[in-house]
Amino acid sequence: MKIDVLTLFPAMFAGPLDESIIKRARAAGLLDLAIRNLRDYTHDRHRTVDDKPFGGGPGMLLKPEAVENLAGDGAHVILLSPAGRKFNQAIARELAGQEHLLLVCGSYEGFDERVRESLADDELSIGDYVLTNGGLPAMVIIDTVTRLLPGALGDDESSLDESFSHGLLEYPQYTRPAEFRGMKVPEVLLSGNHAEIAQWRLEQAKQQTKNRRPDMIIENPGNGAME
Ligand code: 9D3
Repeated sequence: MKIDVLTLFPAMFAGPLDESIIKRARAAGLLDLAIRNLRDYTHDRHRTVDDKPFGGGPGMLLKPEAVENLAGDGAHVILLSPAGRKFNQAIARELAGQEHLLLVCGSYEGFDERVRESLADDELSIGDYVLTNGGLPAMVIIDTVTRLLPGALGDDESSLDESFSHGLLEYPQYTRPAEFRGMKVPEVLLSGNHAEIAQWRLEQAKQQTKNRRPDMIIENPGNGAME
């Protein structure tokens, strides 16, 4: 998969995408990632990325030209803005099926509406809080999508993932010592009875979900936590 990012702040992206699973996916050629400075895709002498809104008002708007330049080659174009639909795991799965994404980071400046009208395929937010720009949201989306690419996770990582991807929170886990400051590890986990352990874990996962994230049960009614 190819992901292009258009941003006013390319330096933000150094670090988080050069570690761990994303680093490995890039090295293996599963992910071809290019962070591009919006300024390098402008057309005029002064490399202007923004301009005043027609009709007056505060702030500046990102001009459509830079986005058009990169959107041309068939990429699925996603604007990052607080007005987008809220990103979640289902959207991540959709995006992981695309061949080429172009993530366009907004900032306190808005987009010229014609970017939405004629260049963007989608507009995403990562949640209801105000960030300074779309850089972190772009990294969140890259991270979430990359680990879904076939081959991105090692065997251990992906089999672990499968047992947790049924819309339930994780069950409580324990390691040694069997007793810590008077707190004991649940007896069943020491029993060696694998069927009983599996049943206990499923029950605990349902309880955790019901108590801590009842909204997940409403969103995934098939996850068994309603029983
Ligand atoms: C004038 C109203 N503000 C919207 C709440 C303007 C504004 C604030 C912050 C416009 C852009 C931004 C910068 N944020 C993003 O570009 C952004 C974002 C976010 O702030 N929260 C969650 N998801 C995202 S995706 C892009």
